[in-house]
Amino acid sequence: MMKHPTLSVFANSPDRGRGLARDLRVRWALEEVGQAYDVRLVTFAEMKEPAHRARHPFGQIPTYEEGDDLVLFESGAIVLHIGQQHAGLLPDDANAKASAISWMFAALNTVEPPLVERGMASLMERDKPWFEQRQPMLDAKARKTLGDLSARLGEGEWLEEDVFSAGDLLMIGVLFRSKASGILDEFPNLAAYVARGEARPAFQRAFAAQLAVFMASQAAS
Ligand code: GTB
Repeated sequence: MMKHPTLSVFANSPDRGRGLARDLRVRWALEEVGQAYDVRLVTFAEMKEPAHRARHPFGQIPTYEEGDDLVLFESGAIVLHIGQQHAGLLPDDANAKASAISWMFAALNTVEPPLVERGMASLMERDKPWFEQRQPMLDAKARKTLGDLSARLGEGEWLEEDVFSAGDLLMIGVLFRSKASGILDEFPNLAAYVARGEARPAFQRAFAAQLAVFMASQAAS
């Protein structure tokens, strides 16, 4: 029997099971295509050891192992690989597939950076003398990007032609991480878009699986 692919994930996620770690998007992609997977639980210390660095040069999660020869890191590359291996995440038509891949890059290169920068500043720099001056600039950058995305999505169900793709999966994965900050509430169509993603059974299975890992870690400690 073929071994399932293996994901490396936090043994004890600092988000306490809120689904903020980037393995969620990979779990979601695997659930969308119906591919079962195993997990390797890694601690922060183990992530920095040579065995894990061989899987991930930057000592992070997620990683993805398939068969004897394939080890991937970077959540976007892993989701792209899953989309290329299985039906359901990338359109068959070559141009439509290229558009979906554009949205994958947009999620990770255009939308995620200003949201993460704003979130990190709010988390790590509140007590710094520059925080009050810098925050309006970070807010403005995040709002500009979300405003552009909101205008493009309009009343559409998904980003391209109302067909869910890996572009939506990564975009919603990125936006979902900013939900608790409240910024999505300023863009009702984006909040509704994220809610549509969260309502997908595959998202719910992925979310439940990462939460189960956290709950088990608490029960064991
Ligand atoms: N570009 C990479 C990708 O997309 O795969 C980024 C991977 C990444 O940021 N991994 C993080 C990690 O391994 C986990 S997801 N961090 C450990 C380290 O660098 O030592 C980011 C994350 C971290 C923490 C929380 N949290 O505490 O709530 C949420 C999300």
